[in-house]
Amino acid sequence: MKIGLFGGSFDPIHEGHLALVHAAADALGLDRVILMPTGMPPHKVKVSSTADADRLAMCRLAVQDDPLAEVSDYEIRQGGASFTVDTLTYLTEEHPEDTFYLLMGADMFLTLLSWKRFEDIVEMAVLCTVPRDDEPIDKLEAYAKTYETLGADCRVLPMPLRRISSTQIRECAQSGRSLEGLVPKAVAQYIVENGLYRAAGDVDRNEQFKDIIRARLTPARYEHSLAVAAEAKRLAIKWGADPDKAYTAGLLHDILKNTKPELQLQILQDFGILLDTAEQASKKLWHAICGAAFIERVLGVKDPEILTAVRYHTTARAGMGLLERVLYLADFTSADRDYDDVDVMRRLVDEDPEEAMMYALGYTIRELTEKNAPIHPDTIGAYNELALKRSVT
Ligand code: DGI
Ligand code: FE
Ligand code: FE
Repeated sequence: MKIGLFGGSFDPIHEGHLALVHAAADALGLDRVILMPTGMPPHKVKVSSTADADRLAMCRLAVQDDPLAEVSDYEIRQGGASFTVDTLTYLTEEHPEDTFYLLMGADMFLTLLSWKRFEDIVEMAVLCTVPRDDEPIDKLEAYAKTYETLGADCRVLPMPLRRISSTQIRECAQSGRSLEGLVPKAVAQYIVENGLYRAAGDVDRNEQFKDIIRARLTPARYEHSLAVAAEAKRLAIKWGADPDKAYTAGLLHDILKNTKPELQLQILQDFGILLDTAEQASKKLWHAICGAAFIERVLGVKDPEILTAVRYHTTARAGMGLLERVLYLADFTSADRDYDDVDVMRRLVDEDPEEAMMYALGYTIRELTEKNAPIHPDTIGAYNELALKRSVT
């Protein structure tokens, strides 16, 4: 049998790789092609941190309906960077009867002399490459001649391929552009669903937010914020809201909770925000109103869903959006919460989100009436909206 071996980081695998596989298979009459995602050398992990499992999964999806190609996890299982010469040694021992064709892109082909034990590689495999459509073929042919004087058997296939790079795909994914035509559909879906190659800025921003809230909050309140962020993200995934936004909203929702009331009033005044009578009456509501304004104007959070979720996380209101409900309930069910009914609340959140809203609002209202505290009209509005819906049906 003629077996092609095509190694690469495949971060991600794309149509250019697959075109090369098929061009080579057609031209050389290959019976099988083994795709071999490479393990990542430790020093590269920071630059290209896509998990081995993700790169492997994308390769498998890319060729799931392709009888010619298969994916090997051999190098990834070895851990760290592998050398082609070692992989070929393993494969030729496993398949002593077969002929191996080492497939590679044009860039790689030009670097072959620096590969470990080049002289042994050429003993074990035919070296094959395909030119790119925007580069002349003669350079590759000149290199092939040199390699042949060193004992190699080379094939430079005459059909140039369109240039696609994994970098270009990562950039598209990062800016939310379509990956259509660049990667197989199943791979595009995998990238989106798993949030691969998302703007590093988003992640760093949450890291920055953590530092900011840690400096403003007591240790317990900081832990609470992390727990609410985690719970909000979980609920967002479950209910189809944006998990990143939910996480950010969770981190920031109590950002001014440990700020003195006088200072909160000062901040509101500085921002030109006036409190209505009901709000003036309850200091406990201020941190939500002020907090939303603070994260918008001081931290530069512009997303209106995050801002309203924070704004209404304490009182709730009628007509809440999905992210608002996610944060409101996450604040009740986060891992750090410990009140009498917390188990009931947690069960309801997972079984019946609307019932959970009703329960949370009822609980809050009960607590407040027990203390003879005023109830903000927004809270009553949220409660009535749900109660009226029930009394009609
Ligand atoms: O900030 P957290 O403690 O995590 O939670 P939160 O923002 O829901 O604040 C809860 C406090 O706010 C709790 O002491 C009850 C109070 N609260 C919630 N809704 C109302 C309210 N207080 C008044 N006066 N009126 C309300 O409608
Ligand atoms: Fe709060
Ligand atoms: Fe909270």
